Amino acid sequence: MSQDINATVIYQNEKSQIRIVKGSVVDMHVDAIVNAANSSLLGGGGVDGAIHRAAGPGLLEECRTLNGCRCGEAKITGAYNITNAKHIIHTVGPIYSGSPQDAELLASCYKNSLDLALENGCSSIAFPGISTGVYGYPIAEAAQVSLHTVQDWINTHPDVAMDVYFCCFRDSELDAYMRLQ
Ligand code: AR6
Repeated sequence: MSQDINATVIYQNEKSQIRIVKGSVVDMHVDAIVNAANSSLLGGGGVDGAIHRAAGPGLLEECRTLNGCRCGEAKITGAYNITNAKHIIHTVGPIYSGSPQDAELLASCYKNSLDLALENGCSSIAFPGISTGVYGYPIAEAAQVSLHTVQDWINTHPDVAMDVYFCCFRDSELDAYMRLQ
């Protein structure tokens, strides 16, 4: 995939890789891009707004049929006018509160998104920094939770080949992931 030229592998096992890449999930050539949504699933600002704008009205129409999504859970839709992806996985991160539950909920977002990707035959998935924008999760902490969760997931699915991308929209996100290496 073209994006791999600018990506850095930060972890791999025999079948799967985790890469970091600078840019927007919307532009990723992958089976599934992940949306950092809110529990209504009816759009919003940040990456959610960008995804809905790029996907077009068909996405909102499908989202209306899903009855929302609870924090930590994930739901899947088509990608509509985003032709570089097949699916959009919508997950709802926690609004950062500084409690230990934040990390559990954030980890659930990553785990449930990967489970859903696998159930739907995906072998590549691109994540934004869930909760790290409007929802206020400190980037360094969120990067650590996301990396550990995805590492655990690929290591507990040793027969699965999954290319995982962490898309760093802002320089501060890229710095945080680079520091984890
Ligand atoms: N394109 C790509 N990535 C972006 C963009 C964009 N235009 N804007 C932000 N990001 P955020 P959250 C990245 O705030 O913190 C929405 O209104 C950003 O750099 O979009 O989970 C929802 O409807 C970061 O990596 O999501 C919810 O109400 C990531 O997207 C709420 O915000 C997440 O930042 C969710 O807040």
